Amino acid sequence: MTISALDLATETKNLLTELGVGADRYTGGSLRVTSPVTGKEIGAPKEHSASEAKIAIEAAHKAFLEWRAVPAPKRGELVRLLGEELRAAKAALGRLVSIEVGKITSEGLGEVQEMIDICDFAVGLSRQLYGLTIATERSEHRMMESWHPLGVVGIISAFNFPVAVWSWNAALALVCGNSTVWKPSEKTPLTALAVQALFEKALKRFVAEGGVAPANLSTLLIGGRDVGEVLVDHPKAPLVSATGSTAMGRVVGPRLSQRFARSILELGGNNAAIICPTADLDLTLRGVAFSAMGTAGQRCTTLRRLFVHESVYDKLVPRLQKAYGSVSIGNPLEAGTLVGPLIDKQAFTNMQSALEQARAGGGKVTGGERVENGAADAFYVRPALVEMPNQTGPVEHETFAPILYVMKYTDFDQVLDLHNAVPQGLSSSIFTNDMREAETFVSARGSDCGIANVNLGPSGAEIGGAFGGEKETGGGRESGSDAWRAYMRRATNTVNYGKTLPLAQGVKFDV
Ligand code: UN1
Repeated sequence: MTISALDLATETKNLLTELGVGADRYTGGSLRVTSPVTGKEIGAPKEHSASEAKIAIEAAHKAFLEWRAVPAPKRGELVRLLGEELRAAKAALGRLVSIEVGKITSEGLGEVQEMIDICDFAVGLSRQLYGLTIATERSEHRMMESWHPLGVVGIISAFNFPVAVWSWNAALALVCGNSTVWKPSEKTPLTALAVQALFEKALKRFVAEGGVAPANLSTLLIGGRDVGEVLVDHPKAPLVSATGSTAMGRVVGPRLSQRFARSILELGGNNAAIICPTADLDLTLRGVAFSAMGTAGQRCTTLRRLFVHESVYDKLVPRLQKAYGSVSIGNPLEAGTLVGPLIDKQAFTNMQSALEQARAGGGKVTGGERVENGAADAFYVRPALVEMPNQTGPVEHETFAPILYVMKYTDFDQVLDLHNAVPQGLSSSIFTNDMREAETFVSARGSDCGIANVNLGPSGAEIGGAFGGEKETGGGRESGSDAWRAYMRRATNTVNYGKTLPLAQGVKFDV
């Protein structure tokens, strides 16, 4: 079927109904939601006002006061049920992600799988919120650490992972004893409505099984910047986790620290791969192709800079050009498509202007043009491969589109310097079979990013690891490892079980 003949409004309605969202939630409102697949409207939910947002945060705070008293493994049970709902809804929710964001089918489903995975992780964690016991210098004393729930956790998420990012934060926040308030991207409120409905279903089952859960434990706020600002400025939100551009983080970060709130910032990436002389080029080709063209270049972990050693440049780059020329671009809902549309016209304009700048800087551009398919308001592009003489101009910025800048290198230490010379620090990778190069790359003097991989691309992280990056990426960590600690407050407790009162550091104070 041609793209312009697709009726995604009807399919969206059917999916939302299947996922438990009433029509009043996504029709008749002021927020016009279009599918990037067709460029046509698929829903119009109502928006919350700033004053409604304030009331919602107060209510979420009340929920927190109750939820923090529920034992953590019981809180885990709620997240387990959420995982079950997500498993049952995987096909429908994955499809809705594909329609609302334009992801290919396997990536839409993969996003939901990521939600299921973090639920499983959080359930296990709900019995492992460990603190240390610490040797004390005072006799008959015990010193320990306790981890306590923190409060309302604000979640601001971006369009490109419209539901997974909520789950990375919410699954942890909930087992840690917090309530959550979520403001999704204005571009993707429909998948958010679906997730909220699934959460409510899980909550109902939890209560039916005898679980104690307050109202307003998880709140969804649909709206624009004003609603996000309420969350950022509200004194009863001690933590806000925000995913988006560096420009957004520059506003949000200082406003949170101004009121001494915590932030988890997941901002821009400008991720690179270094292709060394000993790299397995077949594997490299696949790794680069997925990381650079997958999700139409709209992941924060997308591969954007490629440094290729001069000895393999002429072997690899022509093969890459071939892959760029032949990759299937089109309807992401159709089997076989690898590259779906850009999110909107603005993304297309940004891509074209980056390519213009690259040309002006001496870049040789292959691809990058619009792929016409009759859908006037949808923006499909051929991914662009740009051979650059050096790392300047647009190469230093994140353009949220499939542009891969390719540069030749000679010296390993020099390429490491170049690798780290951009302001962003999210993800990175090296393709090599030389143990010294691989180990150097992941060592203290290697990649300066939060994620550094060997023989795989920079995108496609699993939830088990802590996710996030350094420098202008914002420094936040979400998801696996000990990222949970950011969602709790630590108390150091010292207990005297003796009959004397020895003071620390030998201080005498006899009254
Ligand atoms: C993002 O693009 O916002 O590593 C995050 C990945 C995904 C997460 C991307 N698991 O590509």
